[in-house]
Amino acid sequence: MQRVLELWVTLVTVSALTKAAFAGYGLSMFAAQSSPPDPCYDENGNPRRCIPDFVNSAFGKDVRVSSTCGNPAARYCVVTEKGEERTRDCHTCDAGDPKKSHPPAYLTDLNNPHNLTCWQSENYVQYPQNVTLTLSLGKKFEVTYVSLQFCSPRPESMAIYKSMDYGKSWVPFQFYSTQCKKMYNRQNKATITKQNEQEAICTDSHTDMHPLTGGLIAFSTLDGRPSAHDFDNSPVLQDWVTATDIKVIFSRIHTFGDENEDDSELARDSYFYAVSDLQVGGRCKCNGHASKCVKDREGNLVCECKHNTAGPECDRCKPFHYDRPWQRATAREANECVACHCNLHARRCRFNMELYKLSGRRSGGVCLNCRHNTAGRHCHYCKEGYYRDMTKSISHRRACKGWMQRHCVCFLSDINRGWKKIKELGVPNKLAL
Ligand SMILES: [Ca+2]
Repeated sequence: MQRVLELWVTLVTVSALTKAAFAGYGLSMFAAQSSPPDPCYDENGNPRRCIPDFVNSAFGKDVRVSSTCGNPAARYCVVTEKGEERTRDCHTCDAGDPKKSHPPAYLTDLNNPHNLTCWQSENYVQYPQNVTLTLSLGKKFEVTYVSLQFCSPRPESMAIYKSMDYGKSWVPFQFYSTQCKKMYNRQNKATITKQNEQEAICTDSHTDMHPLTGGLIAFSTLDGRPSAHDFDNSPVLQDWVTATDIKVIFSRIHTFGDENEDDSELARDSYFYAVSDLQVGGRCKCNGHASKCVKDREGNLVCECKHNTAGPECDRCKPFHYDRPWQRATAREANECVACHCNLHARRCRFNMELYKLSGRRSGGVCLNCRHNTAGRHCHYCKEGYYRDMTKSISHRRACKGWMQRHCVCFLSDINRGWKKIKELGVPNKLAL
């Protein structure tokens, strides 16, 4: 009976695989088994710039919010307009009821236009009080845009901030307000020049109360910045788009001006912030030295560094690869890190800028702790009192095989006749290996 069952399972599996193969699934599955070409190297094995895929780095991440409706359960009212007529349709927000709750998780869940899920704040958290959304990306990203799709009307004033140090300090990315000067002390739609490319601007576009639902705010980090077309060569903009965390501050709610009138409670229950989708579009920042980011052993997101680089953002050279300074990869030049030349006699080295400049910016590595009785910047000669013996007997050479042979490179001079021989010929004791 068991054999029959096994046979049946095999048949079903084979048939499923065959179907999958015809459907194209099988092909990609088999293709994945032979290692795919590494985007960080060309077909000849030469390093070239590589970058991780463009993603919505907010997707599925937790957002910390300062206010969420439903705890305790509360009424809220949705305003709709038909011509001049305005109606309010009231519901209950209840954090304890999955059908009536609007948790922060709805900001970054799968955005299905046919079934929008909205996070919603408490009612009427009005200026000078504000509502904040804080999102940690887990590592440095190069952010191209930040977008919010609203279920409520868009805010009258809001700001987007970024952090580059995991939330310790914040700098403004962009302001939106119908009154830029009053709210944020900034001129409306100031011009960005080469001199102030790292400056946040304020704009009154996308601040209209209409549409009452479904409005979008999309901030493009590079839009209108002069060096954007030459991003590779603009450290200022590379810095500008870099973020570990994003914070959105809703500063002021749009109202119809009825919140202080007779039925102010009904009016105030109509004013809140609600967002169906928060997106942060960008790439994991790896400085052109990795094509993907992966979780390390501690569960932290890190670049899978190539080109002899290391660090969470491939932002330094890996040990023993200090022959030239670390550099970001560009479209034209991979700028890979290069190993020091120590003739297998040292495991450590350091970079020396003076020597690098003297070499015509080619090589600046200095070997440290040369072993096997060697010395010199590249461990390329015998240290004082030692020399390389060419006259050793065959039996001695046989004894010095493999890695041992490297230990046999230099021999103490005063017990060896060969030393004298070299000295007589006038060869200096700093004999190149
Ligand atoms: Ca949603």
